[in-house]
Amino acid sequence: MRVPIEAERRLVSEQKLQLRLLDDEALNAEPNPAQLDESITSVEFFFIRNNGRLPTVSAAAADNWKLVIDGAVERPQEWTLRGIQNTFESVTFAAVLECAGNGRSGYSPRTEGLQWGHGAVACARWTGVRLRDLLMAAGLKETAVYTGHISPDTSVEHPSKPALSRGLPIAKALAPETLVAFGMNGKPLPLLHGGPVRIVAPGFPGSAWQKWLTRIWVRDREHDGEKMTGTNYRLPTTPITPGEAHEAVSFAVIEDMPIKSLITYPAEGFTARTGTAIEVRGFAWSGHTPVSFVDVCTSSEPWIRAQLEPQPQRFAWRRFRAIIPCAETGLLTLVARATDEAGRSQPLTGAPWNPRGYCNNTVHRVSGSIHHES
Ligand SMILES: Nc1nc2c(c(=O)[nH]1)N[C@H]1C(S)=C(S)[C@@H](COP(=O)(O)O)O[C@H]1N2
Ligand SMILES: [Mo]
Repeated sequence: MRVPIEAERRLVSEQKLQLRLLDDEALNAEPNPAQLDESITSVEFFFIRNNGRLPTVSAAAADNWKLVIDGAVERPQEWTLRGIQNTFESVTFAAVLECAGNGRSGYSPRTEGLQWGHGAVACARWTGVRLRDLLMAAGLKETAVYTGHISPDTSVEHPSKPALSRGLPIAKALAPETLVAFGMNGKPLPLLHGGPVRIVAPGFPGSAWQKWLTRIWVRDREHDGEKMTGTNYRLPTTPITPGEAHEAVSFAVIEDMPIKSLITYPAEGFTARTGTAIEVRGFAWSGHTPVSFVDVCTSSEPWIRAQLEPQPQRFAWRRFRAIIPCAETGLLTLVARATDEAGRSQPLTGAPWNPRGYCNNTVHRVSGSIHHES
């Protein structure tokens, strides 16, 4: 069963009032950067990304949620959510969830796919059990190389087809940070974010964070479920130029998100007076290689090193701050650029173009104007 489209839209208008709804058949909505100025994003400002139509999950169904684990395992299992919670250790940590398509609208030429601005990213506190513990209880066979994740949401065009069925390489499925999660910011996981149960796979793109999880099918090959193959959530393994035929090019699953940052204050169109200074702040994050430093520059000042808050939690984003003097009147553009511990910095212009417009980590710019002190 799927939620009627009017009810879907109502959910968004009640819970995500302040987000921009993207022009699409499925429900997709994002905040603007200034709405992301909190270390832990509240649910009301957390983007939603749906490949299809939401499943119906009544309170009773959520209470009796079942999760099957089968495929390349010694002992296939069927768990209730409560059984999982009572059997395995629960862990809670903050982690960034970013859609691989975040920033797609910045690619030129334009690519197919939802034209996300900068807001398809957020950082929440997730609670769940380690996927590893569930897999260990089922006993992995030697042939196990990948997980396949199954959910009841359906494709918009083909209601009999699943909307999305992605999976994880077995090493990531066994990593301590990979969760079968049921809590978000201290509350039960909301339906719009995959409640009652979703995958949390920090460092991987959002597509790997399967929502409404009902089955983990352990595979003896790379999972080939809905939107796992072709160019879906994949990047070309060799650079490709726009318009170039890519039938002969090989594509690999995105398994790591690039270093990135976002200016959350001031907002686009800010004003300030000469002789004052503004605190520029925002967040920096990355996939599996930690953030090293963030630099901020303006149209009139050289790069300065921003102050970076410590990172108690490996996959949370880190707040940066820099004080920028407002010396001259006129337009002022602020730029933030993060660098990871491998020395990779965000590109100042044009992240590598790719046919589906993924992983755009070009620096974020915010412009405003400086007026005379009155
Ligand atoms: N079942 C299911 N899980 C899903 C999706 C989906 O369409 N169906 N979308 C994925 C994508 S592409 C992203 S970016 C994240 C978004 O999670 P959110 O809606 O909680 O922000 O969910 C992922 N999990
Ligand atoms: Mo996504």
